[in-house]
Amino acid sequence: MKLLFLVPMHITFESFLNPGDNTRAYVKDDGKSYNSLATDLPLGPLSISSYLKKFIDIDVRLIDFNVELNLSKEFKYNNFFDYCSDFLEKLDFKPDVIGVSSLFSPSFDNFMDCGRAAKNIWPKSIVIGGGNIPTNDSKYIYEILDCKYYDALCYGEGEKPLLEALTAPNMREYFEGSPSWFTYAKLHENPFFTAQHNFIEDLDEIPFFDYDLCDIERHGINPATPSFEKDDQRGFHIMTSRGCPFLCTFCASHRTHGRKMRFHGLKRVKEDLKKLKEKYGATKVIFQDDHLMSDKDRVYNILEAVGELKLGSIYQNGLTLYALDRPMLQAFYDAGVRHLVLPVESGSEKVLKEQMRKPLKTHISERVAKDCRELGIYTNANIIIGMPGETKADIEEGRMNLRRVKANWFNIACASPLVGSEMHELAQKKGYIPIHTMGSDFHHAVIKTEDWGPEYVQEMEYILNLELNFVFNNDIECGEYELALRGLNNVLRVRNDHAFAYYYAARCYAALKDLEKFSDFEANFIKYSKTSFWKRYCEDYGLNKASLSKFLEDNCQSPKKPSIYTKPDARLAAKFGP
Ligand code: B12
Ligand code: SF4
Repeated sequence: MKLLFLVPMHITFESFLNPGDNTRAYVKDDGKSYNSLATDLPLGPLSISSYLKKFIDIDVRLIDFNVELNLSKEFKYNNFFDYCSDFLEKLDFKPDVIGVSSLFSPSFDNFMDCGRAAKNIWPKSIVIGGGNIPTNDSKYIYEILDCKYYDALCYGEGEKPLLEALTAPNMREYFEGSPSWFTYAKLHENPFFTAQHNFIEDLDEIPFFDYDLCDIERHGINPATPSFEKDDQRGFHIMTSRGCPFLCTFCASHRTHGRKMRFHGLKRVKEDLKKLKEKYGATKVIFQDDHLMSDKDRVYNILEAVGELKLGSIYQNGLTLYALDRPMLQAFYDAGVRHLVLPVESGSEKVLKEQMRKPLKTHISERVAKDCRELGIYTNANIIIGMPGETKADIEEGRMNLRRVKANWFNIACASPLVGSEMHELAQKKGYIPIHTMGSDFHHAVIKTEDWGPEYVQEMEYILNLELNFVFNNDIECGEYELALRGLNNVLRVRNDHAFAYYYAARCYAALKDLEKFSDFEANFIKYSKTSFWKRYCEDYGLNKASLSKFLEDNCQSPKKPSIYTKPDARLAAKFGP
């Protein structure tokens, strides 16, 4: 039996070819600019593969198109389907089953292209899909799109359903009879069909993940990796639990993994960490649990193991803030952790409670950010704006309150109606998004409510970004200029015309008395502040040569806050109303 996993490009073809201003772009040998793709190890297929191999003799391969596309020297195709078909035709592997794995809404069309290409090339093979997208979009795929090339789509986790399918006397008959698979016939003939999860309760039943399916070196070359992580690290992703009991309205995880927590035992987690270090040469592990903090004692134990093995560790998903008390943060620090993502989400308690259903108070976010700063843990705060039901006044309140959260950097995102989330259902029901919107590119606002439209949210996202990361940069306010430069130079690596980054970096260099660098950055600021994009923002916030020179004169003092906030507000009010 031969099984081929395909991971489609995570983002839309359009944004791959035309990276926006706020994306990490790079230039290929063909001279064109492309959007970089996240190449985190696809744990779903790695888990399924190891589970299958425990029971059956099977040859499994994996192609992650995100890796292939990042590494290709040029790109000559007009669409993803042609690229995918060409790639698969050249493959020296004839699969009996092709399983396409898709987690992200923007990958929807690419998911469809992969399935169609696979069916065209291997018409006698079984083509199936799994992951978040097929879990949530099966009705749309079979009923609205009338898709015939996917033989079946898996609902939720795939280990058990796929094993059952591959060991069934007749796979197609099995799909029709199983509650964990959607099929064309089922959805067209049985209007009462409701899918059911088929979870593994004790996660230790899944053996050590089949990391050998991936070439770690190739996966590791990821233009999206933040520059503050060392490039020479060998990172492995790991997920020690599944499920999350919370009800955040913007989240879709529960549709695939359920709300009940399931765990790998501590002994197993420790064995995995040891094996990753000793056999695979891991220097860092990247935890991807949805709710790692659910059991604090367990976390203390895991951190101890990470520390003993001297593994670097990253916690890509925001960790539940209320569980991050000072002793816990100290334990993270002692385990070598120097960076955390804080899921602050909003500066408005009304939005946190009513729109997001997130059990969080702003003072907790403030306390955690402050503790991290004191301990020397760099923090990125995740913020979402533009939730259905969030008003302009809420956004404004959040904008002010967030200035009290002393994180090192803020990642501001426009609320994206993820397929499978409560927010998606609400936005559809209220007519805030077109009825057939199966999600959106995560960088673009799409929701239009009675109060505001996507344009307003997009603009406010940018204003919040400029204010929290530049104008009110916490590191600068705290006199931590080297830390501030880390964030600012990181921005300049992605966007080398960023007038605000040059301006505030110049101030840092002035404070650090590095006059040569000050002059370089000042010159770049002057150059880019004249461009049409930056001119208006620089005017709004009083960023000009004179204010920079004044700062140099006053030298080395903590930067003063600009006193011109009324300007962007006036412009916004003129454009979008109060
Ligand atoms: C790790 C992770 C990432 C990683 C990348 C993961 C990867 N390998 O590609 C990174 C950090 C890059 C990432 C980024 C983002 N992520 Co993310 N991420 C996750 C997370 C936490 C875990 C995924 C995972 O590894 N799960 C563990 C494995 C074991 O489960 P699995 O992959 O789901 O696979 C199982 C099933 O899906 C199924 N299955 C999967 N494939 C297949 C194939 C077949 C054939 C079958 C039968 C079954 C099957 O069986 C598998 C085993 O049980 C999920 C949440 C979650 N819990 O799933 C969010 C999630 C996927 N991310 C999400 C989002 C929104 C984002 C971001 C937009 C966040 C942001 N603001 O930046 C970005 C966008 C990235 C992009 N498009 O470029 C959303 C996506 C929802 C949607 N509808 O689009 C999720 C669901 C979280 C949420 N809040 O709802 N993410
Ligand atoms: S966003 Fe995080 S905490 Fe909220 S429900 Fe989803 S996984 Fe749980």
